[in-house]
Amino acid sequence: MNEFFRGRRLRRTPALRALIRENEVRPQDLIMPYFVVETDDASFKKPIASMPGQFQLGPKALEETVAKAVDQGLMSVLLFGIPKVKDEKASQAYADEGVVQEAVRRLKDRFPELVVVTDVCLCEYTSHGHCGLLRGEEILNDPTVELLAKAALSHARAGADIVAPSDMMDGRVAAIRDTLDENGFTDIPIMSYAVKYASAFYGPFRDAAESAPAFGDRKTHQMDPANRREALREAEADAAEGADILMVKPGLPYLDILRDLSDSFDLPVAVYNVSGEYSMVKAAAANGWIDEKRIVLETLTAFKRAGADLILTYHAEDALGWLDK
Ligand code: PB1
Repeated sequence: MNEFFRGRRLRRTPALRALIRENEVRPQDLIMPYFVVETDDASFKKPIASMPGQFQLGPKALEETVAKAVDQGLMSVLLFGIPKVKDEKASQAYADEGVVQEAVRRLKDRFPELVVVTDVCLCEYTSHGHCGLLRGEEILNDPTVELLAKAALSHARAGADIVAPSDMMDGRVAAIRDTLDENGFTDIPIMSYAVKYASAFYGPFRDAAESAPAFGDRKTHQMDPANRREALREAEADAAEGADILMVKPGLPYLDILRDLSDSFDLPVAVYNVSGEYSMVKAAAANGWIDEKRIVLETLTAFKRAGADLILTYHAEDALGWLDK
């Protein structure tokens, strides 16, 4: 007489649980973001107050930090740049000798196998902290897209393996694809921040990258957190324009969107576990309120369960030490 489901039968031992485990985080799923600073002090290393455990790094310090992480099994990094000089046209975003371009050269030289992804946006390079060119207080779309394409091209020339536009201007994936192709970079993939919400969870990042907007917000280009179907329209547009990987951002508060994208597209889907998500975990862990390792591994597993193929996370270095390898 089999009256009820005995789910506990397969949970009885660690080996049985492992046997039926459906999702697993692998070292190669993780991409670690780094903030590289243009400075004469190559070994510059400054803790980011709102992101415990993360640093603004000079070029040499970046190389050393990455060397340690690569030893731990890190396979991919994402680079954000903090230039010495910011201006209204974000000139350093597309300068061939810019901070990110130089960092890419340095990392690819030392670690040819490492996947180096570059963030393509203007907000870290504009004097006003907005993601594009301004007319008054309006962020102009099409002239910004031209500069984004130039930035992506300069990253590809420096040796980037993947370019990742995070600006949320319309039409930028197509423009970047055309520019890369016209210049012989047909093999460089675009990881598009296709579905990026106007989120309070980016707060600590703006400290880290010194990129908070001087006035206003990003709500005319980033998405309204209330919208779900619009996410599919954004992702469809980017896929049609030639995106190779689609990203959802932030992560944990948007797992439903991640699942939608993973069900609806046959492209790889990435999720960005953003700064605010990271800092909340660090703060609670520092107070002894949560078990950091278990929280992080559970969170990363939740991304895989919701359909993520790749995970961008500031926990990557730590997680590599915690994963079963
Ligand atoms: O970790 C984070 O919070 C990431 C923030 C993100 C990076 N792609 C953007 C945040 C923002 O909108 O200010 C910056 C985009 N260039």
